[in-house]
Amino acid sequence: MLISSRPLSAPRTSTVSTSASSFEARAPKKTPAKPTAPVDDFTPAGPDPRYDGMKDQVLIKALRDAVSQHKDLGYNGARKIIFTTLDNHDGIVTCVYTGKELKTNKIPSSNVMNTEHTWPQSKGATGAAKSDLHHLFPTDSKANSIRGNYPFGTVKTVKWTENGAKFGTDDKGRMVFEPPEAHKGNVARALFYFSTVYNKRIPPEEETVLKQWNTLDKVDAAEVKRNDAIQTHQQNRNPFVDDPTLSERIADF
Ligand SMILES: [Ca+2]
Repeated sequence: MLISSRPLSAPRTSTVSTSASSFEARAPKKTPAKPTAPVDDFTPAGPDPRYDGMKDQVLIKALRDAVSQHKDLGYNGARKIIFTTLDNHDGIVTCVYTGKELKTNKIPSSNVMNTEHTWPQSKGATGAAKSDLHHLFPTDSKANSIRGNYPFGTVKTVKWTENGAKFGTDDKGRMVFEPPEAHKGNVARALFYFSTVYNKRIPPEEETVLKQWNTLDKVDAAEVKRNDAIQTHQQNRNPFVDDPTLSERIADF
């Protein structure tokens, strides 16, 4: 699916700073993204002037007011979008944790691949939140089951690993799940969105790790394109993808 223009709910200005620290994969306009990424040129939205000078709870409330209203797709509707268009590239859906690929044109058997709630249902992803595409991703069923509702963290003692995803205990002995490098920032920004929109707290030890991941795995063209596509389906954006520096102005989610 090609999204040719960015909708305007996250307005950009032509004077936005292009400081190199904001985005890593700042693709030059005329450089085609070849050959592996199923994406094309992109221009990150960058800082939104509506939030200039805001921080902490003031910023959280402004963001919530701006983006929480969205269309509830229903869980079947959300899953159908994930597996047939949003995360289906040329007939292939890829697990964000293990990299396993599935050829499909419909919602697959839950024994094979299912829908990861990055913010677990058992911790509050219910109602509209259960179907909010901004934190839903396709995952291999086994990896999905292993993650369960464990917090994210840095695994020191590995109990399970596949293709960079790890499950085990962190340096404090807590059971945590660690996604592969390329998905770490996506997880962080999904959870910042979820916490903001649904008014949920992120445990401090998890938040520390997520903020590191937000910096380590910067927004790339694929993540921007996914944000654009989600807007076409549910009419809201993840502002932490549009401007990943927003989370640096929130001391405590
Ligand atoms: Ca990423």
